[in-house]
Amino acid sequence: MDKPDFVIRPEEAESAAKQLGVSVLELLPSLVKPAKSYARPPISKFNVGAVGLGSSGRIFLGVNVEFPGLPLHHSIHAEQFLITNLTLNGEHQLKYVAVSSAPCGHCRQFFQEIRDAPAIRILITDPNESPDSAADSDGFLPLGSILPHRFGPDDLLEKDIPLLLEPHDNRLAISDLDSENTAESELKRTALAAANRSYAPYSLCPSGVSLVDCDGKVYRGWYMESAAYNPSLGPVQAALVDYVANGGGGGYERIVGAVLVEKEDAVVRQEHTAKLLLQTISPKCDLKVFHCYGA
Ligand SMILES: *[C@@H]1O[C@H](CO)[C@@H](O)[C@H](O)[C@H]1NC(C)=O
Ligand SMILES: *[C@H]1O[C@H](CO)[C@@H](O)[C@H](O)[C@H]1NC(C)=O
Ligand SMILES: [Zn+2]
Repeated sequence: MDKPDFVIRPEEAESAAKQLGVSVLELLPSLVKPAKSYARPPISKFNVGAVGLGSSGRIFLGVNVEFPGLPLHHSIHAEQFLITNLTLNGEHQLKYVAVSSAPCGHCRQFFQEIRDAPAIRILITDPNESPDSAADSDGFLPLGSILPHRFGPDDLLEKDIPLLLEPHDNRLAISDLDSENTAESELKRTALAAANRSYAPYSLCPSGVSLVDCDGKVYRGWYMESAAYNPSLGPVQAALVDYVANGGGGGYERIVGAVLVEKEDAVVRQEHTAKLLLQTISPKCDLKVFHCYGA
């Protein structure tokens, strides 16, 4: 498998569009098919590709990822992969998404954590999809038209709480964070920094994970919650998005070490699930857990 490019810079997007004689917006659906080929769905064998345009002009790709040996709710949907990629890259707004099949209810719900979610425009490229009267001339539909009467952050949070794509500082610290430069302390610092950016406004239990592969390359991801709880994405899944997107072309057994950072007194704890997930996909992976506290 060649190493896929999961982020396309604005200049690259513009020059590719120009070469094809189309607008950047028209380019999105043409990227859905190549994106699909990077999916990892060994259970369903149903590849999904999602392509998003952020307010910075960068284009992001997402694919679905499934894990044999684990219950289905551990899966990562293509839209969640895409949103994780946006957060890991500090993209503050998602404007347009082209996706190979109609977004499932779970993903329509997960999108609600983005500010002004009903205005995000969605294009379903599946040729069997019948045209929708809410679509504009480019074929994009407002998300609000496919998820009316939404339940979301507005129902549970104060208006000024930063939402999923907005910057977060959870003010986390670890008491014995040594200044040593061992591989483990680097993993610990990376997981703490990830937890510090975690989006957990409902449980107030942020967490972050770092992974290291057999070449010593480090990946990270953080826990992201949903107002509807179940669509929340765990920190190991988020770190696996980084792994799949950033060169983890090989299997998960190349992941040899992991660190999870979460609060000791957390009501929502990731430790047991993280252990189960990592042990299943990479039996030799050594997971260490450290507790942090909020400043
Ligand atoms: C937490 O985030 C803030 C804001 O980005 C940053 O200044 C701080 O250094 C971070 N702390 C840790 C432990 O990563
Ligand atoms: C999306 O962005 C990064 C850039 O850091 C890119 O290299 C990668 O392909 C994608 N994935 C993640 C999760 O960062
Ligand atoms: Zn979905």
